[in-house]
Amino acid sequence: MKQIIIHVDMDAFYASVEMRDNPSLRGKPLIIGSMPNERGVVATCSYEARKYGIHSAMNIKEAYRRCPNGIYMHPNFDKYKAVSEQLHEIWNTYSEASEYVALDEAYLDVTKQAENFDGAREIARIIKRRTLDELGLSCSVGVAYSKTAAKTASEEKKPNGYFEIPDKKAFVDLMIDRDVRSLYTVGVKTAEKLYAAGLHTVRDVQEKQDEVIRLLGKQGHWLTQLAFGIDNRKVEPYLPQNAKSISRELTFQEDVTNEVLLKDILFLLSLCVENRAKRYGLYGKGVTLKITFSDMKRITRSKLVVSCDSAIEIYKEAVQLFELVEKRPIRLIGAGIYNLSTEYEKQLSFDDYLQDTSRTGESELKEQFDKMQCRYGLDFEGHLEQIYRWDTLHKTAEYMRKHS
Ligand code: DCP
Ligand code: MG
Repeated sequence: MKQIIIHVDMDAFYASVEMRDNPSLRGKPLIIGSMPNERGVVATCSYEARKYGIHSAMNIKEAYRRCPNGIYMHPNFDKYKAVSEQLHEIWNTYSEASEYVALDEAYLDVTKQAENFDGAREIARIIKRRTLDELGLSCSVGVAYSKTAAKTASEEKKPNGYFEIPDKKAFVDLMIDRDVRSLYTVGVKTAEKLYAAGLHTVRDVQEKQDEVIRLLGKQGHWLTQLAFGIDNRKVEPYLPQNAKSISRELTFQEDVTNEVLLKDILFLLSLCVENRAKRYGLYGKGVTLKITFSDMKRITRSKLVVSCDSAIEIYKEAVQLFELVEKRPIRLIGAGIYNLSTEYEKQLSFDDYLQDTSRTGESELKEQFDKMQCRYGLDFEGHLEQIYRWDTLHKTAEYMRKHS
């Protein structure tokens, strides 16, 4: 079936929101992420900062080396989330199905509303106009016959761009001499494998299909299809239960060995996971613990459980997993649930269930809050809403680390 798909992607999203709200930041190299004296990476940066070669995921120290005069700011996720919800409202008006890829990015299926490319162009124009007028932000929009082509089109003229790729031929004409990395989903590792085999351009992938499939298996098959512009995927409207997992993690400014502290942090992370799970009415049938040690070695441990959405359950399972892990300085710790479902599976009989007051763990929860109040002198229970916020959680954890 013929599709008309729009891909919208905000320009330098976090940075643009901050610049909108604080005019003194405009026109300057603005870097959102960790502070230069902290550990961490760049989340994003303004286009002015990109001139210095700074980009998302770059180590913050490297960014600072390139641009010591830049303005560095922590992200303010709650604000971006609120803006994202306003964006969804605009996007949903013009499409039958919207698939949110990130806070600032979505695929819109406009096949019905637009009827043809002229209609889609008009919808794109209205979306760009409204985003600017109502939210004071600029975006780049691509209109195309497939998801991959739409995503490629939105990147083509960034920032404040607009581009169309009406059919497979237009896609192939545009891409044929480009590096394989320009094919969406080809990451650094995949590209290295292709380069090592002498395959550099999209043309090479087209001409050496068997070789690509031999090298990359299933992904290779998908890639050869893409090289010919074939992508029949549909826009999948976002449903929270389609999320694969819910997790929260934290990087310490200095490595931590104190086990009591690490378990307390797991408790806070579990509270955050519970908060999100309850918001979407989701239960996990597995709990995960994630750790990065000081030497950057990463491990994930997981365990299947009866349906679980309460902080105390997540915490207890995560602690059990933690007990089995080698004792070494830890840089990052995370907890989460996976195998999500909207159904609560009751494995206990009804009588058991009535007697089982431990499921929500009210008393254990209270006990843990009390212990932590004694240890750190903080009223966690009274400030839960703040703890759920990434920046407060981060600050709280640092405070706990320094006072442990
Ligand atoms: N983000 C992040 N870490 C990354 C990549 C992105 O935290 N490694 C965040 C910050 C971005 C937002 O997600 O503002 C959107 O990501 P994009 O890749 O769309 O980047 P931008 O919108 O910032 O810039 P662009 O204009 O290139 O789209
Ligand atoms: Mg963006």
